[in-house]
Amino acid sequence: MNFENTFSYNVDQFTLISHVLSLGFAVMAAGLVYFLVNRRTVAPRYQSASLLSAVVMVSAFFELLLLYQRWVGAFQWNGSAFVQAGTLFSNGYRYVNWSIDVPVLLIQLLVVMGVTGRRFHLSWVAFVVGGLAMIYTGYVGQFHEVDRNAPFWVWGLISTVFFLLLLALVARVIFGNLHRLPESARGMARGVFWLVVVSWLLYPGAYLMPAMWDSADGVVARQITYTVADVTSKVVYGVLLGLIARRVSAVEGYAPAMDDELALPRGGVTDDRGVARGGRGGRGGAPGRDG
Ligand code: RET
Repeated sequence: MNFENTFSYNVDQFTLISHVLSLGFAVMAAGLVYFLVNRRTVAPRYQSASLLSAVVMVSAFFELLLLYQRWVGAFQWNGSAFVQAGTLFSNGYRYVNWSIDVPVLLIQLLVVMGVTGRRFHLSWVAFVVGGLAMIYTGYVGQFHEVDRNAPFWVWGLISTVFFLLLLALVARVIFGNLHRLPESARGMARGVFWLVVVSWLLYPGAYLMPAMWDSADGVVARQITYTVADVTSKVVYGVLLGLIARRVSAVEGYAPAMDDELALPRGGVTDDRGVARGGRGGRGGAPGRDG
């Protein structure tokens, strides 16, 4: 049972949550289009990363759509407030969605950081096992969030241990492979690490919300927290990894990526492609733009 079901809501609180949940699945739909369309701008060996982003988008889209429908179905207007309508709202859907998304997001990192062979398989197993352990222990704990007795804290703590292990592993994958990235992509790779730290921390924040802010406003804050976390940890993260992959692809000589990279500093001027693609002379500035 989730603490969402223990309150009634005024119009603002109820509609704000509906809107935030709908923003969530709309962003996932937009992300799906973005990742599929941009897949070809990175070299073939990195294209599976875009595909994995698309997988995350599909699973998150359905989860958030379902959650939205649960929300609007779980309460009804009684003339002065939105009150329980019989069906329960449940954040448990989020946890089962994470069991798809967390492993997939982490495997994407391995692809883009160029981890291969035995290393790839070892990290893969650690990410999947550690990720599922973190999620399912937290899943058990959240059933106790209304009473907040010992199991809520104990399972939350065990989950946190796995969380810290995963963060350490992510740090090792990123910082241990930084030297293999072109100089121009290293800043973004560091950025990915900090994005993971900050966006993933929002989830335990949402877990703790009933203990910090036990009211209808706390529910609003929690659903906003979840949505910010979802958009940053899935979509912004995927976009950043895609940009890193494109930069690496350009340095590796993949023509579509080189075109994109060259077009960028000149504000998307692409009418002198021949010159730009040759590399020499392309840097001198696009002719006929400033005169
Ligand atoms: C739980 C339980 C309380 C303790 C901790 C948790 C961590 C959850 C995390 C979830 C990340 C989810 C992602 C989903 C993306 O699709 C399970 C809330 C530490 C880090 C990245």
